[in-house]
Amino acid sequence: MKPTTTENDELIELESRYSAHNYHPLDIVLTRGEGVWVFDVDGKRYMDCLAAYSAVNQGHNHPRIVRALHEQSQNLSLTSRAFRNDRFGPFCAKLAKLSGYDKVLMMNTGAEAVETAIKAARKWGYTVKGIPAERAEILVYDGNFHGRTTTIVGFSTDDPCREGFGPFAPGFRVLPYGDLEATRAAMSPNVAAILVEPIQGEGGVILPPQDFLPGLRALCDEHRALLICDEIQSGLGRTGAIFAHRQAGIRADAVTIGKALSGGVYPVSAFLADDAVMDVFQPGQHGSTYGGNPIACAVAEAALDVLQDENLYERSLDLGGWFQGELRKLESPHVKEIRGAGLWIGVELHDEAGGARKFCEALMRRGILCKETHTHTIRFAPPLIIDREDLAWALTEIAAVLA
Ligand code: IF1
Repeated sequence: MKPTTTENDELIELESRYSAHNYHPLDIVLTRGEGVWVFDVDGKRYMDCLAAYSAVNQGHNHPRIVRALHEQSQNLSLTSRAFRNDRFGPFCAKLAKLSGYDKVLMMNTGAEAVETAIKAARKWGYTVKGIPAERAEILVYDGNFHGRTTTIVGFSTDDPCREGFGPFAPGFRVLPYGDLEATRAAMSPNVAAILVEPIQGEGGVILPPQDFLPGLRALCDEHRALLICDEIQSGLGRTGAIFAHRQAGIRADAVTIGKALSGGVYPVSAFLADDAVMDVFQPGQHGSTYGGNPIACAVAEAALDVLQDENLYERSLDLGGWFQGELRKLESPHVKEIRGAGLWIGVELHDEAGGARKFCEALMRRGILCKETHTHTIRFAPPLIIDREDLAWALTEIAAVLA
């Protein structure tokens, strides 16, 4: 029996009463997901154009991924890394070969993968590059989002993310995103790494100048620093490739991935690197209870297979290009700029439009869920399984709201 609207309100009341108020979600209560669609407790259907910030690239409850979860959970769910299991080695081999890196280090959340990258960069800096103890620096960029641990928010430039959570870890230097000259000037023998999102998601789908990523690659080669790309949101098909930075024609020394690595079914993340970096970790120096557990490996194996077998990389590129083109044809008076790569699009509105939240609420009333960011930008990131017919329907609703 589906809850009635009053029960919907009761569910919101329970959340308000017993959960921390660390989010301000739209006032809908979802109860089921299937492909690009989610359903609220009143049975209303919405197209999910956020895809849980690109964790659900394969669509909600993809049957192959859910089946992998179910089957593995009937056998062995968690051994800890004190013992070995039959899913871990084969999955690590699969991910290493698919990504083109020598080794993987399995974690759970994106933030844990980024913390792993920070530890690896510092340890490599001291033990391989020869940076004096405790002096390693990591260059990061304004508008970044790499997670919510106190180390990571310490170099956030978004006040709500960091205010009141200090004191923060030293050793990070924030530079203007896209600014190669500022990066060149900041390079020094103590710089162990550059940590960068190839496209900034939370920043509002911000694409850097075309020469930025290749320029960072050259600077890291020149100064013997690691180029680490955070592909937790931009990776695994969202921009039309396995990694967004590869579309700039470069190869990072290390990569963090998460979100779509499990298709939204289970928290799985990873840090990817070649032996020269990964071998700085020796037994007992890093890990996690659930990191690389049998269910995580089974789910992630299926999630990667779905991306490949359903050609989701190509779909994102083709349909994303078409979708961006159609959005640009709308010539809406509210739209200041349309940015994007693949099926990852930011529609920035003029300040006079009064903020993106009300447009997201209007889209919600028309059955489309998306999320505003930084006040004036609407993000569209539907699951990559979406078909042109459903995108065309969404365009008619978006056109009406942006008219
Ligand atoms: C929330 C947005 C926020 C990420 C990149 C690491 C992480 C994320 C590039 C950490 C996570 C999520 C977190 C989620 C909302 C969403 C997000 F950027 F995607 F829009 F917050 F800014 N690197 N991004 O995008 O991964 O630890 O969350 O698994 O916190 O509400 P996580």
